[in-house]
Amino acid sequence: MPLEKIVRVIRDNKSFILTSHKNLEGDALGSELALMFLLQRLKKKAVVVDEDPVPVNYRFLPGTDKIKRPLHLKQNFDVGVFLDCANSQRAGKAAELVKQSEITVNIDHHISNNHFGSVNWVSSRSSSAAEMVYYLYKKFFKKIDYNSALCIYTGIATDTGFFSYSNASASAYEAAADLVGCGVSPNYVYGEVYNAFAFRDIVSLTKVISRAESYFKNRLIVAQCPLGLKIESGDMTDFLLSVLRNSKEAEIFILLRPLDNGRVKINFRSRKRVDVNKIASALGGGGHKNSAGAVVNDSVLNVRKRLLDLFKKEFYRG
Ligand SMILES: [Mn+2]
Repeated sequence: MPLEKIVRVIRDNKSFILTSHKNLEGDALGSELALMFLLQRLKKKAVVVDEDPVPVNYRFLPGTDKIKRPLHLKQNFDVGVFLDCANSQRAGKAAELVKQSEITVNIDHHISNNHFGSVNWVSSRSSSAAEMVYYLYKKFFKKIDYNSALCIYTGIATDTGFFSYSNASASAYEAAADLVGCGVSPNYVYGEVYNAFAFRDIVSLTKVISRAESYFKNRLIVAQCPLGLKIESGDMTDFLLSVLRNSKEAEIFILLRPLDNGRVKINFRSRKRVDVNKIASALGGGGHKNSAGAVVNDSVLNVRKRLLDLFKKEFYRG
């Protein structure tokens, strides 16, 4: 059992360096910070290192002020842990540092995970990496401390769209119930994460929505951000896709974001049978069946064409 193996790795070692993927969000931060608190409670040395800064709407999470940047760390650690990363490159510059440890632990729930660690715990049936950390925590302590509970809850809640996506399982709800019992307020977490946008950002984002286009009899919706659009008060991907998801007839939602260096970031969401991980993987990305992403080296116009071709071939033939 990989979980048992990780319990042993924790018991047998003293120092740990933890990381997650670039573009930090709730599950990345929630899982790495909760694991940091667990290790510290076990009197281990634990440091979190991430390439990217913490988004403003997640700074309420305890421990975010302790997160280090890759450049500022030189020591060696017994164990390196990757959380919520389908492959080690997802951690960017932090990956090299974390891989220097003799033991590399990979804790993830992405179906596209390539088992890059020396110990791999990959559970695509788990709602989130944070839910996995919850089970790990329970192997050591019955009662979860408030700070860890807040981090784990935030990870589960944001990755399940506040318990509304297809990964909102009974076990996710059970973990959440336990965490609320530890003092976490769902109302507080929701407010911090989602009611965070500056008014001017909402106005910019609604312009993106107003220019969205639909294809295949409204079954596929594509929205495209203008180059250089900067939204700092909240997660624009979440915002835009959560609005478009309200469309009744659509089953695929795509957000295109041109990046400064001539590349395009693509985020996919889908409903039911449509497996967007398949499409994202064909473009060098990955994720889950109903939620995936990729970064492509191409013009937005070409990317749009390639996507429509792929979806036509895969889902809308004839
Ligand atoms: Mn996740």
